[in-house]
Amino acid sequence: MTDPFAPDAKRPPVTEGVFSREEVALANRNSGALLETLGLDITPTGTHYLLSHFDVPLLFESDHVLRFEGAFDAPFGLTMDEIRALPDVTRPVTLECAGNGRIGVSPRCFSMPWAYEAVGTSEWTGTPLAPLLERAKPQAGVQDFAFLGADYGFDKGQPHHFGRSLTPDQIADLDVMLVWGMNGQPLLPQHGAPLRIIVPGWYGMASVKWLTTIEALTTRYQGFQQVQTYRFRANDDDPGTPITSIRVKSLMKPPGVPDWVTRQRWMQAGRVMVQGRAWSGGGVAIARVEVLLNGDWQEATLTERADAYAWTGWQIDWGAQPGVHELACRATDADGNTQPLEAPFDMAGFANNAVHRVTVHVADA
Ligand SMILES: Nc1nc2c(c(=O)[nH]1)N[C@H]1C(S)=C(S)[C@@H](COP(=O)(O)O)O[C@H]1N2
Ligand SMILES: [Mo]
Repeated sequence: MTDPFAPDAKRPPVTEGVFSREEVALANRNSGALLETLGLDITPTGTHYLLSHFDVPLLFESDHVLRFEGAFDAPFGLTMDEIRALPDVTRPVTLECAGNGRIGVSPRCFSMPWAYEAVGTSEWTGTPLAPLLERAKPQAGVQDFAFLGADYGFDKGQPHHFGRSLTPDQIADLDVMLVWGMNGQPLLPQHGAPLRIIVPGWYGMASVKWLTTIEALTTRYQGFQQVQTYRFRANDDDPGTPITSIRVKSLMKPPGVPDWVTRQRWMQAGRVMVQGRAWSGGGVAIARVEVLLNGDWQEATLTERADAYAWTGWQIDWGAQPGVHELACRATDADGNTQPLEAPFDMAGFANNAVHRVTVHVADA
């Protein structure tokens, strides 16, 4: 491997179909959801997926201060006690990593090798962000608000704090929350303790963890995680377009029981309730989920969604006959977007929302 800290460092090359030690080590750090929890509206704490680029900073809530800096007329800092005293709101929000599904995209790039599991729904507790930005009085020429995390490291030879930005228009459109709680408990260190933002309806990269600073800028923010990655790109020369809202997607709770290492499923013939979750970005509802059963796409029954930014449950009864079956699920949202059967190509394997396929071996009862 070449020097990863050289200013022009490239990601290591990949071998198609074979994962390196480094990729396996990345996967060990950034665990995914357990697909067997997909029958639940709320992902149990501790099984929510994780994506942390650098080391998890271990911050102390007692001395943590969130600073509003830069082009504000009334900049200020807030302690965690002051933040907790603000009007609070709790919302279930489905978060999905933009890299979810990357291993299904070919040729692939060297990054976190997610299959299906980088998604989950938690009840996030915090306070709406927009009133705090107002209180700090952004100056007339403000173009961007940068959200900076305490974590620091290198990617492609470039040292930086993890940081992302949102424009004033995006702040007005999105229900961004400043969050300190997850499922009724304080945030865990790996989920951004003591403070993060949640940008509902967008892929997870926007939801900055370990938030220390919000900086108002009179230019566009140029941080690595904003301009050098999280863009849809067709090739190296393509400047690309920023990744924002989550694409329509669904997953099923795999029926039956698994083989330990292949995760293929086994069950006895008979009736079984196949269930799962479906979601889309930007607060758009799910209109339909179809499930491929016995070679036909059949419409599943949808359950209520708990919140505009939370996923929708679905279920369908299956009369399973002996044999090997390939099941799949496919969601359509209220804007008419349907999941593709094949992975859409992106250079970095972003936002693969192709249908979820599960192989089930059905034995004679
Ligand atoms: N400071 C910081 N915030 C971050 C990240 C990070 O590495 N550092 N990862 C982002 C990405 S890519 C995702 S998908 C979500 C994951 O949040 P979770 O680990 O709580 O599930 O956090 C986002 N916020
Ligand atoms: Mo992510």
